[in-house]
Amino acid sequence: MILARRLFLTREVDREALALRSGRPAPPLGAQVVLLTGLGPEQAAALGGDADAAVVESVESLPPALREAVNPPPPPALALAGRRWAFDQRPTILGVVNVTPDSFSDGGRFATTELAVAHGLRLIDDGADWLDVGGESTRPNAAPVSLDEECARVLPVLEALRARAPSVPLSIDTSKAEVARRALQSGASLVNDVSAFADPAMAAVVAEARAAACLMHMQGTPRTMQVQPRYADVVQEVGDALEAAIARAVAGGVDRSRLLIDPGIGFGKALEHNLALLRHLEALRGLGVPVLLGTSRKSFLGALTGAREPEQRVLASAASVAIAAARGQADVFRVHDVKETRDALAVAAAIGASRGGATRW
Ligand code: PMM
Repeated sequence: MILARRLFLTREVDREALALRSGRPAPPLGAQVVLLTGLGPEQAAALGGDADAAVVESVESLPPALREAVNPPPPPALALAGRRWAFDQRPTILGVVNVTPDSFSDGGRFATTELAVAHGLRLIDDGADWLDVGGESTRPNAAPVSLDEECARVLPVLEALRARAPSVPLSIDTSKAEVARRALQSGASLVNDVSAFADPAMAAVVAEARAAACLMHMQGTPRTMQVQPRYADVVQEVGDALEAAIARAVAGGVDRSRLLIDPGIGFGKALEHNLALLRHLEALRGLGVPVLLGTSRKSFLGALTGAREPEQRVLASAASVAIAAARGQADVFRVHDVKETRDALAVAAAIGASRGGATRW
């Protein structure tokens, strides 16, 4: 997968990193360049690069296919819940409803059906466009949840929300195909699968229900993912893995127009990996499906701010949303704090670039 990263070389460390990745001396400080990776050796050599990467300063001189990698078209609308959901006006807010005793960010607060439904309705009042209902925590070392237990947690919540907020698309956050199947019958129209269809039955379940799905990148499993995550080039590897995940889902019968992708912030990633992905999220635009981003209350924000408790990371979360939105890098934001996110998005929309591609090069 050819990925394009836009770089404005304002720091010496950025120049050093660029030289290391491209195998060539970096352009001077202050230069604006594009790093192309995932090239074939011949393509890389033709652009004066090394191995699979090259740095270009002028996009106009590139062959058309590479020019499109640098300036991909805006993401298409998503086929969701019987309609086309467009992202060209403003990003979508996906409010999180965790029906779990042990989610890292809000574990236990909404563990009964009544509390979870009331919380979901409050998030809609606050401005959530969709809701994501989950019954199994993905935190490292979380206790596994049986199929029956997960269903007992999420199905009544989905049914009640479907009845009380019929126009709000509901997502089920699960990696179990059978939970997804029952959730889709209980009112969900999107499957948010952090394992990107690791369950071999998942594609058929999604395809049969004509549901949408979010494919997220994770290195390892929730149990092991934070034990020394390693990447040579995290942006390229996440892009390649998501491209393969899209191909698998499509081969399994899911229409491409029903797919979203997600870099999986915090899922098998150290701080430097999360930051590299956030810095270069626009590279995932080349995959041609809408991008979902989940930074809300995550540990990397705690590492940056010193906020130990997830509840103390609300402002940091909003800042991360505002930056990605202003750069036009993501289409759906999965968040716990909807009101704050809405405010951050209003500021980003007023100051940032227009939706769909930030600055054109
Ligand atoms: N993060 C969590 C759970 N589900 N799904 C997607 N698509 N992306 C994410 O980043 C993501 C997710 C973990 O957060 P939580 O425990 O607060 O729900």
